[in-house]
Amino acid sequence: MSNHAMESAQKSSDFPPKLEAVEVDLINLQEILRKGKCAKFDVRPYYDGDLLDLTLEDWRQKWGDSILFTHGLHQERLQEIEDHFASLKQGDPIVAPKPIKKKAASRGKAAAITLAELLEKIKSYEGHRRSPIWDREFESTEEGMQFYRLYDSYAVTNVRTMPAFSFNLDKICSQWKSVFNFLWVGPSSGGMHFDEFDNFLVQIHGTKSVLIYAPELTPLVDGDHYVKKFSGTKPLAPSTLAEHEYMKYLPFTIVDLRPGEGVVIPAGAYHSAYATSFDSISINSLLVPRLFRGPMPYLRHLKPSIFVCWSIWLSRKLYSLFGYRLIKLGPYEFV
Ligand SMILES: O=C(O)CCC(=O)C(=O)O
Ligand SMILES: [Fe+2]
Repeated sequence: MSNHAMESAQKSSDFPPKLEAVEVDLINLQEILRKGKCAKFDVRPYYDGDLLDLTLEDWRQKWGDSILFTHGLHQERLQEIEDHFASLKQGDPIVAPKPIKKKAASRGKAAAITLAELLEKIKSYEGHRRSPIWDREFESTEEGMQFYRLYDSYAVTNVRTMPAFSFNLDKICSQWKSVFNFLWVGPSSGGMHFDEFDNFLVQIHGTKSVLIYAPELTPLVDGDHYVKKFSGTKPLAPSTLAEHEYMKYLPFTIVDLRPGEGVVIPAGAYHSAYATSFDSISINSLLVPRLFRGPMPYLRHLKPSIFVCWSIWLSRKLYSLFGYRLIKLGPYEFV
C-alpha cells in the first residue's frame, strides 16, 4: 500500500480497528487463537469464584501477607532520567534516555513487597484516574519522574505463591496442558512486549487499557521480547513516530477493560497493558499447549518459545525425579 493510501486508511473511521466483544467458547476460542486474533470477552460465564466482588480491604485481609515483586527502577536509573530531564532544552521531547545495555542498574529491579504494603501505596492515589501516554510525550519533567517512580507501586506474582488463592477459567482452559496465572496489581506502566503463549488478560478490580498489535506485525514493530528500538511505553508518541520507519502505518487495537472483562492476546502479539486506575488488579492466564495438540503458538514464534516450553518440561522432570528446581522461584516462576 502506498504511503498516501496508508494515511487515508488511518484517517477513516475504522482505524484503529475496533475490537468487538465476543462470546468465547471452546470452538471460537480455538479459531481465534489459530488465526492469531485478539478478542474481548465477558468473563463471568466462565468464572465461578468471587474475586470480582472483593474490595481492596478484602484483598488485604485475605492475601495481605503474600509477596509480590515490583517493577521498581534502581535509584541510579531514576537519577539518570532526572539528570537527562534537567538537561533538556525548551521544546525537546520529554523522553527518558535509552537504558545502557550492559548496566544492570540502568534497567529495572524486582523488589519484594507484601500485598498489604502495595495496597497501602495504591490507597494514597485512591480516586485518581490516569490516562494512557502511548501517543504523547510527558507534559512536564515532573509528570515524567512521577511516571517512573510509580514503577515500584506496580507488582506481579504467580498466584500459586498465594495461599488458598484460586482463579481459573476451567470452562475454557481445560484443554491446555498447563495454565500459568499471574496477578498484576497497581498502576501498570504499559511496557510493550510479547509473550510466548496465548493469553487471557482478565480485569478483576479497577480498569486497564491494552494496546495490541497483530502478531504478524511483530518483526515490523521491533522483534525483541521487550521493544528495544523505541520507548515501549510510547509506541505512538511523536518522538517514536519520527524515529521509527513503520509505526505510523501499523494498525493496532485498544481494548478497555472493566472488572469482569477479558481480552485474548495471541502469542507473539506486542501488547501494552496500561492501568487507567491506580487500584487495578488483573490476572492473566498463559496457556501452555499440549506438545502435539492445540494451536502450538511456539511454532509461530519459534525462537524463544521452544526454549520456554522445553525448559518447563525439563524443569518439571528434574523436580519430580531429583527435587531440583531448574527454574527458580520468583515473580515469573513457571513450575
Ligand atoms: O496487566 C499487566 O500489567 C501486564 C499483563 C500482560 O502483559 C499480559 O497479560 O501478558
Ligand atoms: Fe504480556
